[in-house]
Parts: sequence; C-alpha cells; structure tokens
Amino acid sequence: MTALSLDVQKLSNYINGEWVEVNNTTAVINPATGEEIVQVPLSEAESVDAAVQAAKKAQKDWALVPAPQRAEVLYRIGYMMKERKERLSQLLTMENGKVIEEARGEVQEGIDMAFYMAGEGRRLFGQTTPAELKDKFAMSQRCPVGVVGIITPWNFPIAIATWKSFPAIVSGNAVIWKPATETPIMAYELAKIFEEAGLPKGIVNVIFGKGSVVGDAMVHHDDIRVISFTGSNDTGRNIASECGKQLKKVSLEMGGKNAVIVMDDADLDLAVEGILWSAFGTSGQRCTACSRVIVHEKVKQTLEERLLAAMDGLSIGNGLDESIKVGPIINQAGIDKIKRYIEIGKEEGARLLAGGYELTEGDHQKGYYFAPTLFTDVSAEMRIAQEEIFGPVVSLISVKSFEEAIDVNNGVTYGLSSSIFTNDVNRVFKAQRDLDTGIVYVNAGTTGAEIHLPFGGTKGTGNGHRDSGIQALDVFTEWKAIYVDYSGKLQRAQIDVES
Ligand code: UN1
Repeated sequence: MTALSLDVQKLSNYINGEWVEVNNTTAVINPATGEEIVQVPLSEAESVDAAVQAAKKAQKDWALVPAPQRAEVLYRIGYMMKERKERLSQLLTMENGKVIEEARGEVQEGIDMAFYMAGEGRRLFGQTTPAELKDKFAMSQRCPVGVVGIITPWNFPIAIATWKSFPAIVSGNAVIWKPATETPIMAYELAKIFEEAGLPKGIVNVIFGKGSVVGDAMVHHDDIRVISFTGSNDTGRNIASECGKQLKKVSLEMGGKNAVIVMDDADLDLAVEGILWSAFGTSGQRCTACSRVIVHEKVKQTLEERLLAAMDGLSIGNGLDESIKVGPIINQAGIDKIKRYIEIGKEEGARLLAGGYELTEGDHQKGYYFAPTLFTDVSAEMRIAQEEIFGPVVSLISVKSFEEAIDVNNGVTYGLSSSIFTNDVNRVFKAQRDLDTGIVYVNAGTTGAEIHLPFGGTKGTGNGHRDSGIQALDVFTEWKAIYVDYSGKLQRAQIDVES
C-alpha cells in the first residue's frame, strides 16, 4: 500500500485561475482509516459571486475560440490525466474509499470523456435543412449557454465531474463547480490539470463548501443559466423547484433501485458474478448498484446458495490494498442509514441470509465498514425493495414468470439501470423493450455504463436529461435556428408559399 500525500494541507477555491484561501474549513476524512487527509473550505455565497463575475468575462472570449481549438485543451487534459492516472486513482481511493481497481476504472472514465468530448470539438453537429422558399438557406446550430453550474457527488468525484464539465467546456461555456465536501481532492487535482493544460483563467472555477450555502447560491444566481446536479432525491427536487421559479435549465441525476433479473434458463454462475460485482462493488454506493435480485422461483434456492458461497470470498478493508474487494462506506451517516434499513427489513419480515452488521474489530476499527448483506423472501412492496439504501445490501425477490419479473423491476419510483440474465433471445428483446429504465444490460450486472452513451434514467431518477453521450451537449447548449435569404427581395415566409 502506498500512502500518497498532497502538496497542501488546506485546499483553496480556484477562481479566475487563482487559488483563493477561505478561513472557514472542515476536515476531509479517509473513510478506510478515519484519518484526516486535508482541510476543505466551507465557502460563503460571495465566493460564488466572485467566480461568476470572472466566468462571465472569460466565457465571452472562450465562446469565440473555434470549437476545434477549445477541444485541443481537452486533449491536453486527457493526456495529463492519463500520465497522472495512478496518482489520481490512489488519491481517489483515499478520499472516497473505493478499491484501487475501481478507482483506476473511474479515472479511466474521466480520461475517456476527455478524448470523446475533444472529438466533439470537430462535430458539435447542427442540421442543415431545405428552406420553404426559393433562394433561402436554413440551418440550426448549438450555442453555448454562458455560465453553467455543476454540482457533483462524492461517489464518483472525478468521472461525474468530467461528464458535466467537458461537454460544457467544449461547447464554449464557463463553469462554476461545487464538488462534494467529502471528496474535494479530485477537484483540486483536476483544477491543477486545467491550469497546466492551458485552459484560460475563469473557464472553470471551483468553489468548495456546503450545498446549503454554495449550492444554494449557485441555484439562485441570476447569471448561472444551467444547473447540472447529481446527488440525492430530496436535494434534486429542491433544486428543480427553485430553478423552475427562475426558468433556469436544470439537469438532475438522482439514483436508482436497480435490479438484476435472473431467469430459470440463465447461466447462474455468470449471474452470481454479475450480482456480486454490481451489488458489492463500490460497497453498493453507486447510483447504478444492484440492490434487488428478481429471481425465477425455479432457480431461487440454487442462486441463494451460490451467492452466499461467493459472498464468503469477499475481502473487506482498505481499498489501497490490491487484494481487497469491498472498501468502506463513505462516513458514519452512511453507516447509520444502512443500519436503519437493516432494521426496517427485519421488521418487514425479510429473512437475513448474510451480513446485516457494521464491522468494528481489528483492521476495521477505525474506518466505516459494513458487511455485504443479503436479504431473501423479500416482497416487491417492502421498503428495502423500494428505497435507495446506498450500501452493500441486496434484496432477493422471487417471481413466477418473466412478465412478473418485468413488473417487479418497473414497480419502483426510480428508473436508472436494470439487467436480465437469460439465454432466450425472445426474452432478451422483450426485456429491452419493456424494462422501464434509462440503461438496460443483458447478461451483465447493472453497473459499468460507457461514456459515449447517454447516462440517466426514467421516473424519479431524473428529469429527462442525460449526462455523458452527445446528449450531454443538450444540457450545455441552446439551439439556434438560422435563416439566410439570398433572393435579394423580402420573402415573408409561410405567407409567400404558393399553394
Ligand atoms: C453513479 O453511480 O452515479 O455505470 C455513476 C456505472 C459507472 C457510473 C456510475 N460508469 O456504474
């Protein structure tokens, strides 16, 4: 295990290309060890305003830089992230707790996003279309919105930041970024990369602090025209209603209650691997994590047995150790929430097959660890099968048919990710059609979305927008329709069309 150190003990805001100190700070804790890593600012609303003033000025010039040249900076950012991948990954494990292998995967997601969005610098496609009238040209074009606000979560502190900031940058916006206070180090490291890669001052500004202060100031700032948020449902709803009052564009991604469906014809060993990876990877702290297994009654018992055997082999501990498979939970509040749901599950009559407790002995004494947990005999309406727990807890629900499996999958308020294990091609295509989620997997778990496809979900998962993919550009651009009349006379549109 290597223990990297930072070059500072106290982080500063990054405004207009300068590091600006803030007096009030709080500790960032390594969830694996309980040790303090660094101090992070708790900024006031004034910092947001200072950043917006700088961003407004910088954005005017940035919008005039040809998009392929804006993209050059993103290519440099991508290469620098690649060079620093191991350092970034280790720091990510230290601040977030996810195991090093997954941290490397997350940093890679950011690198991929840099190159993908850099490519968009030469596309940013609009449409050309025939005009209704003679000697007239019609087209549409994407335009930057101006200053945009991004609010990113602690569970994917670098990947999600790239999903939001890179499309914003390449399409000519300036960004005010509030990272989660639990995981500010990725933001610090990324800001240094932005600076060294030559991103002009003021194009990305990082303001550390609480959602209730910094996030709130962003949501209410007249000059921030877009808010892109990933985080909890309650916060997302609040942001949406505040943005609604101001007619501000808002893009939300707020979690899931994702299920793996295992049919009676499935490859059960493969299904077990898929469940294990997507339920207990990142200690279940992914929006895409599998927290329900919907299993055909004919294979329920066998699946339970194989799952239990496989769960036995999961090593739990500090994710910097390469042999560890399950890292810690982000903090005590996370542990407390999981514990509450364990009690709820028991009261509801679900049968606890494994786990269900916090690990507090030996190596686990100082960090926040929870044992991988399996409930069975869960019914679809129970709270543990309906509400997001955000921990390593899986509920097994038995069904009698494919149709019932689809109904159970869709019978939750969320709609992010779903998966089906089956070898029946007809079921595969029916499932693709009928699963009401933004992401569907066949013969794979519920996690592992790729950055060039839209990421997001239906129903309570979001509000119709998508992160990543070219769809992310819709969040950070306005469409402009442009007509050029080269007839030399005034043509009055529809009125001049001969019938
Ligand atoms: C999240 O948990 O919010 O698909 C993001 C996945 C990852 C991203 C998860 N690529 O699991």
